[in-house]
Amino acid sequence: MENRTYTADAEPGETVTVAGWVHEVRDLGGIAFLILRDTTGRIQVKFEKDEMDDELVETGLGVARESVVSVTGDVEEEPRAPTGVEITPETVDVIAPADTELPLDPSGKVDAELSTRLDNRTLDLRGEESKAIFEIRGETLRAARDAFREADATEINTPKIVATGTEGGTELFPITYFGREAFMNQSPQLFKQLVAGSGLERVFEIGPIFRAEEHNTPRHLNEATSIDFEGAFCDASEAMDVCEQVVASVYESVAENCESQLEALDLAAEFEPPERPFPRISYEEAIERINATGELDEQLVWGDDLPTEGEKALGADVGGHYFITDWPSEIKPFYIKDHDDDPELSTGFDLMHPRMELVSGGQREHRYEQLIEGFQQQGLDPEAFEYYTSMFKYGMPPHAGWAIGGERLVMTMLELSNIREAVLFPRDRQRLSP
Ligand code: AMO
Repeated sequence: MENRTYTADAEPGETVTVAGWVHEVRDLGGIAFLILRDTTGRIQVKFEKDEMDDELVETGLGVARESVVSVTGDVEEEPRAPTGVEITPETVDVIAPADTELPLDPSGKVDAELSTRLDNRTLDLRGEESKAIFEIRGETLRAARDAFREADATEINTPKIVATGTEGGTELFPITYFGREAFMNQSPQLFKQLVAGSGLERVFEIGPIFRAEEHNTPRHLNEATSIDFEGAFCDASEAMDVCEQVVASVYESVAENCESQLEALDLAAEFEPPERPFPRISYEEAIERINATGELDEQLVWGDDLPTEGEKALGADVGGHYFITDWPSEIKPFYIKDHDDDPELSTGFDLMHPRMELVSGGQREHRYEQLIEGFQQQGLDPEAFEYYTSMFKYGMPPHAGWAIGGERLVMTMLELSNIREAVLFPRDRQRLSP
């Protein structure tokens, strides 16, 4: 729109045209106000009924909330106005009128159910809090990209339609691909390894992953955003260093660049980047510490996966982000390398936030024979993965990597109670549109 001024940039003494949504109309009798909202904030438009053209007053005050209007007029200082300035209008144009009945109130004065908000996301995102979440999500991805570049990693994109799964067969979404069975990819795992083994060496990808899991919980999605890293000549410890750096950079960038958004979410006072270094606790120590909390009905034994209550108990005990390292080989996928001196123990690690798991990773099995054995042990047919395994015959360096769940990162950072708050249009068991 030509000659449009953002409400935040309207200075006293100027004649401006502002455009946005009608946030509120307040009629006090002889005087009335229209509060106009755009992406930068709000501005007060003043109507003095006796001194103004009737038609102008009628248009300005008759317009329904959330209609899109443009207002041209003089900006003046007004200490009583919410932003210290107000506009005296010369013209008001209704660009797109809104229905008088709205499915939800973007001003947030009337609470709406999450499902109503998700069904009407456009309206919901006009509210300060929802908008702030997605501005911070954008900053999170930008900061992660910068941190990866600092770590000499190249951004890649890998296919989302694939012939085989990697993270367990039951969680795949099947599709039909020109008459053949195919799947939506659960993880860029095998592709990122294939590229790390090329001359690119260090790569990252930010993209969708698809999991047909049955879970319908506040922290599971059926389509999530995975932030993946893979580095050649890296071991698990170096991969954890990169992971810690990426997570810490995200927090630092959000603290630095998203002050007003944190304020909108009521987090400005307490928001702090996590304490570093993140402790690295072995799986063995983790189960001992969980057992010692007495929070679980049954004591954990070596080989058990950590139940949610166990993760929470340990999270409360540690109090910040921490890694769990050296998991039992049998509960980690085939591509994770075992320790050379103890095949029962893997190089797999998880990064935990006190509330939940954020990251899985590890050093990868790069030796051809051992890789094929791993497939067989996990009940997978190595021949179906020939496109992957064959590359391990042509000089595959040792390598390691990890994946952060993007929504879980935003959810834990912003203390959101439901992961769906951090996704524009979530996919879960019930939700396929919008
Ligand atoms: P994993 O399956 O643990 O590991 O996934 C990595 C991270 O992605 C997030 N995540 C999810 N978030 C929301 N809903 C889901 N259904 C969901 N599933 C996973 C979690 C999790 O920690 N290939 C390995 C990573 C690697 O080794 O590089 C993998 O996919 O935050």
